[in-house]
Amino acid sequence: MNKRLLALLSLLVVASMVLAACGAPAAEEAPAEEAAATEEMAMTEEAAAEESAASMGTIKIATQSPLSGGQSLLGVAIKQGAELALEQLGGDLAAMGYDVQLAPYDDQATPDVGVANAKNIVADADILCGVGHLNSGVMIPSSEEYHTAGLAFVSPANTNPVVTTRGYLEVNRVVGRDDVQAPAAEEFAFSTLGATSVYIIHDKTAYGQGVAEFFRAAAEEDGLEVMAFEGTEEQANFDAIVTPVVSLAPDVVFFAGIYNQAGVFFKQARDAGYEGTFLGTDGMDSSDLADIAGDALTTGGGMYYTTVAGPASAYPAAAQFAADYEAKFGSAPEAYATQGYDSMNVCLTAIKTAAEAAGGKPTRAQVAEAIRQISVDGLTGTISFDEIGDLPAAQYFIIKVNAAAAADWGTNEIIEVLEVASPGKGE
Ligand code: ABU
Repeated sequence: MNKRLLALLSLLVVASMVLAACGAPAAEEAPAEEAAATEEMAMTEEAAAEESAASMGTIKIATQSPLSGGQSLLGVAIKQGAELALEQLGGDLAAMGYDVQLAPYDDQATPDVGVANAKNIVADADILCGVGHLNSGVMIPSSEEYHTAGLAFVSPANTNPVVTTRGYLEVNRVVGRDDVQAPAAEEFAFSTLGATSVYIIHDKTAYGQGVAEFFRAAAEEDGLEVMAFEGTEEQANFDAIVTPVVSLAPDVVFFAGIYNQAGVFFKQARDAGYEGTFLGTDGMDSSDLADIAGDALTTGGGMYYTTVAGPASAYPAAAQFAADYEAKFGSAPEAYATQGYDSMNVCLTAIKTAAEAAGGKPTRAQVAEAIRQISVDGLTGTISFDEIGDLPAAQYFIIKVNAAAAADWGTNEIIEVLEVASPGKGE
């Protein structure tokens, strides 16, 4: 083979190698490039969709309730009810281009913590509405901050009249009041149970003391003997109260407070030999009460409580909610979860109405005004507010406790439901 032929053959081999190296993969890379381009386009579209979803800005709705500590079962229920509502009902605002977010705060059932959180909440300009609190003693001081900042809150649980009787535009509630609830409890003790004597205990909070005073006033009017009226912050050893309760043997012990404290007392009083009836108001409505007090609730004269928040099963419109709640959170809704959902519904509906009227992100004042104009079909009924933020009429339930264990809390029985007009500002 001469040199020229060798060079030509070498050239052909190199050329075929180059073709082999470039040609075949090039034929395979074409779809990969197309795929990359398609993927890039999809990512761009997704980013554009995300950008468009948030193009009108961020709107936050706060919750404040005890998420830790002895009352957290109810506080978490409020937050979870609100969270589920945001997930299920927040679509309209998202479609309008808003990025709607939940901003949960833990008030630890403590006024100082609630107020400190309230200062942070009002400082966040994206927060346009709030759901909370559990405790009236936390709501009353915290709502001074909301009022000053013009930020509307909707309470799913607070029953002390002062929550609304200050007449603040920003304060609303979807439940009834203690100046109806406590007299209803007294009427039940006096007329239905036939009690002639009562021993009244309260927890020294705005809620507990208020309830106890309304109950005592009604008892005195009926001639029901009030054997004692005392406040206590004791959480563990109730000997100082159990001893006189056992020796006086009142027909009824009325405990105005929250389940985590009352349950310990009920157990100690029953163990010490008290045979009468325990009675309380909505602060008793927690499956944890049965865990703490056990069969102290179902022995002797048993236990009853009134509540402004019926179980989800009491509201025909809440059946799907109860199923969805259990599927999402793994447990049945505790008291105030349904009302947490309704409170969030009020916030979302008012924000949407105000946004439509304003043609953009509304102000807090516009949201607060919209809440007072609202009429919304909630899980618990049609929700609207009077001039001080109360429901024009609210439901009050009287419940007999059949449960001696938390798992049985759903077996408690509604024995009476009252619908009573709001007492208003009372001036
Ligand atoms: N109403 C039940 C929770 C207690 C409160 O209002 O303080």
